[in-house]
Amino acid sequence: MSALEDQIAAVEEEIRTTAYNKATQLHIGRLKAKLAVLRLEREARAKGRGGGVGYAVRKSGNATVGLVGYPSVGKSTLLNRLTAADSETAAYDFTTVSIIPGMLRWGGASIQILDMPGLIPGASRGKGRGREVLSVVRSTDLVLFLLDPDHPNLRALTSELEGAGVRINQRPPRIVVQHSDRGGLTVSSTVRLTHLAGGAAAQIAREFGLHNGSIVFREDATVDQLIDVLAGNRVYIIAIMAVNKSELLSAKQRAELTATLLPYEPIFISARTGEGIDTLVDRLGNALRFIRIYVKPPGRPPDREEPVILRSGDTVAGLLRKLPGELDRGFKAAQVWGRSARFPGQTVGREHVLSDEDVVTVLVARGGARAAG
Ligand SMILES: Nc1nc2c(ncn2[C@@H]2O[C@H](COP(=O)(O)OP(=O)(O)OP(=O)(O)O)[C@@H](O)[C@H]2O)c(=O)[nH]1
Ligand SMILES: [Mg+2]
Repeated sequence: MSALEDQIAAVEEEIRTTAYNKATQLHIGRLKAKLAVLRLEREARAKGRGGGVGYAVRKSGNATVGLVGYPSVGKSTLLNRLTAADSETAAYDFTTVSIIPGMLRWGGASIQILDMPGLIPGASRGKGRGREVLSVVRSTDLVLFLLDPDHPNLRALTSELEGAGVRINQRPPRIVVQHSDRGGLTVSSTVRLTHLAGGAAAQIAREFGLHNGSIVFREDATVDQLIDVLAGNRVYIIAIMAVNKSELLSAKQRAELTATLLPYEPIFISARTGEGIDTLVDRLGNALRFIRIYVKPPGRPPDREEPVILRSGDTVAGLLRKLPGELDRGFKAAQVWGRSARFPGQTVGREHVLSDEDVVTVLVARGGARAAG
């Protein structure tokens, strides 16, 4: 083991063996910060070495879903069931050795599903090409955890994702950090801090080498949330979970599994028989929160046949990326009718957040109003 790995192991051990209470709280916070910094260093070194060659994955469709699970849980069988893809399946581990995409239609949306090699404990440290797989996971919009009822250890799986900077079913902390050259560090907050009061935030920031600048809390954040913001390489992804091979399970076994997998609500499926697949597809489609935008050329009715599919939170800028390039280049303003408009036909800019079933006219500079049609 390298000196860096030794240091990481030592800090991990100390965190594990230190009892958590009021007196040790700050100490543990600083240890966690130290660990995050060491892991960033490990990441940087792995990149410097060139590591393994990453998988080249071309994203397509309106959203991308990653199939994440241990080897042999049935990820490839599920991909083949959901899409027209033909991914090799077999009764031994590591059948899949690259990323296999497939496309699933849901309503008017197309969802890209990525089958990938199974993850094993130690993946985030590079085991079983884990680092490369996790970097693909980081680029997805939704993770579908697939479990085998015989080894439903979700915790070991999620901790590999966490180790790779993936935050599951969380939103980014409302903390703003700014660096400057001098002037010391100021910490302020718009709410009362219960986890990071009395200089704790500044001490943790120092572990990251932040001595000058400001930290503004807009929520009562935890130590872990502050560390996430300071580390800066986190991605926030939604996840849902399915238990495969469930044609083998009794009602009692299902109830027991459901209890152990809280707070997830597992969907019981069988990639082999097709049981539960419709429920899974609907859960996926709903979780991705698609919105439909009807584009209306000026002076003409909106195109209600073929909405542009975006996702909740997307803006006019996101819509422009899906329309012919001249509309983006010539963009002057947009007019909006629907739930996101304060009044019918409101004029808005690129940053305006759209809602499901909005009607939008794009106004371009050259030669007056024009739009996609
Ligand atoms: N009983 C049962 N067996 C299944 C089901 N789905 C997949 N299997 C079997 O489980 C084994 C592994 O399936 P794969 O689809 O290759 O699993 P994988 O998760 O892609 O495995 P790796 O690519 O090695 O990570 C195969 O023998 C499948 O036939 C299911 O719903 N029920
Ligand atoms: Mg496979």
